[in-house]
Amino acid sequence: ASIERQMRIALEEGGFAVEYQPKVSVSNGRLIGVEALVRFKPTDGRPPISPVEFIPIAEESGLIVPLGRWVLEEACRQNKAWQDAGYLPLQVSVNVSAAQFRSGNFADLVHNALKSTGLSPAYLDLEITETTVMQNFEYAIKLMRQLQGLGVSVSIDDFGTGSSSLSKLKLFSADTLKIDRSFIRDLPDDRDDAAITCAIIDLARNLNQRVIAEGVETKEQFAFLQEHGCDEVQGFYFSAPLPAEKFESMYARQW
Ligand code: G
Ligand code: G
Ligand code: NA
Ligand code: MN
Repeated sequence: ASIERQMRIALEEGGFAVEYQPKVSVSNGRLIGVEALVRFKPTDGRPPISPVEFIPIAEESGLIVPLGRWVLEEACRQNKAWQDAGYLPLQVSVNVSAAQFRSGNFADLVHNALKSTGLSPAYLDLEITETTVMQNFEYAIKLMRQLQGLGVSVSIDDFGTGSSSLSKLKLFSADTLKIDRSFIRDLPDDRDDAAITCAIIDLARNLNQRVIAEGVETKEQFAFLQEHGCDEVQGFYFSAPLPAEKFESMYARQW
């Protein structure tokens, strides 16, 4: 069957899963959050299909709306379950696709997910890409006010790859800038990437926003980010995205 058809079936039959990747505080090395990343295992026994492949198909077919809703609810439900089980409270970050963002009632969707799961809004963060924000700027501002009104936080994902104007960035007032991993990959040796990374860290600090680096894979990258004042880090150096049960076994040890 086509990927789209397989996805429709999976959505009805529980064939999607969410994995969680730790976000770590640079200053004290503590676990402070997780990014929720959707996974899809075809029921016909074929190998898992990457979201890089199926998210665009979901966007084109409109399936992203129910899928995105499911991921949001599942991530909120899981986070609340961890809190109820007595784990240290964490923020869960959920990726918002462009189609979801433009769907018109996104803030209602977030409100409903919080209400139905009982998760406090302070423990939900939404990752929206820089491109999505800047391409729909008027709407983005409106949505941002609604989301901040609900009490959730917003991160600008893949920061540095879009085309922010500084005035728009200031107006949008995200809580966090997430430095795109393409700038992190060749740290600390690549001088251009080092300069860009430092500039983004300074920019975030001057705008009173937090800054996180994604795609941190080595000790040297981490040391560079620590030395230059990045607030948070995420990447294979700490942990790959993990299924909930695997994540829990690390989490239970209080990182
Ligand atoms: O782990 P990784 O292979 O999960 O993810 C690949 C890409 O898919 C990333 O760009 C990531 O942002 C995107 N992605 C993963 N999960 C989700 C999701 O739940 N919603 C959206 N819109 N994108 C996601
Ligand atoms: O920013 P975005 O949501 O697009 O990023 C999530 C993607 O990054 C997921 O595919 C995730 O598996 C991947 N990822 C997470 N940590 C690392 C890392 O350290 N290196 C690389 N190359 N990819 C990573
Ligand atoms: Na993301
Ligand atoms: Mn990203």
